[in-house]
Amino acid sequence: MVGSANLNVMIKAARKAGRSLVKDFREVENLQVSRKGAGDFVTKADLASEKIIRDELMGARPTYGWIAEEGGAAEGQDPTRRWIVDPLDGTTNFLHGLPHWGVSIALEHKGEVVAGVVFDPAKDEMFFAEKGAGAWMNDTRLRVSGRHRMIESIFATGLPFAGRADLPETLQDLARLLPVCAGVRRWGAAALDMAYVAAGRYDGFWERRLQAWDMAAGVVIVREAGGLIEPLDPRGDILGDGEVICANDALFDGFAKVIRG
Ligand code: 2AM
Ligand code: CA
Ligand code: CA
Ligand code: CA
Repeated sequence: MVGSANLNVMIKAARKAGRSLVKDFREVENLQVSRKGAGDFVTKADLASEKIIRDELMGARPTYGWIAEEGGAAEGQDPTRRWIVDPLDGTTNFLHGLPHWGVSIALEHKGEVVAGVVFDPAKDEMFFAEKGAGAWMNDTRLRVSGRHRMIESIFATGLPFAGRADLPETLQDLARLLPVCAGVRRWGAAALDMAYVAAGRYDGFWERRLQAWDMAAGVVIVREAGGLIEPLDPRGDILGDGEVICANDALFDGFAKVIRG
């Protein structure tokens, strides 16, 4: 697939950041770790990745705005376009030597995500999508799963960690969902969870208390793979609320009914 110029800029930035992360991952025991909040860690690997991505994206498109997990936000000269970046999604996995983490880069235009890239360097899986052009993993076109029975389906979520306030809701969700599905997975990298729904590996995903940079790229990747994605509150706004639910179209209503209660 031949992507647009913007998509190529995003993919190049993700690859470059991925090389830096892989190097740091090999020597992860030497990394200084600081804690931003209970259970929320940051290392020089997150910061180095963010700097690489920022230099690449801002170098190529100096007028666009910017928001990223570690470095905050900057208005661009062009107020309609903004990069939304998570330089390392799954820092806790990274710190534990678990090879399940990635880079997430999205482009928003007039409040809508129009392109997204989620890169898993450890597995060399580049998930990407552009509005109207389909979703891809490396050279393969992505399509959400074709399952239509809850009882045969597996769903992913994120279990709240120390400091996250959604424990009661999540426990309620699980109490309703576990008895009616084939299983729930929790791997700790929300951007990859959404890419996996697009790839048909998970049949659906939901999570509360996320940030825009965890989800933005995933939103367009899931949609372009034929999935449905909504804010948990149907009148809400996904990126603004940080609460998301997605699945293939056959499962969506039944799954959403269980989760929304
Ligand atoms: P992060 O690694 O970029 O911070 C959803 O679970 C999201 O919460 C993850 O994608 C992860 O993004 C963030 N998160 C922060 N602290 C976490 C922790 N201790 N365990 C799991 N996820 C955590
Ligand atoms: Ca973090
Ligand atoms: Ca994240
Ligand atoms: Ca992060």
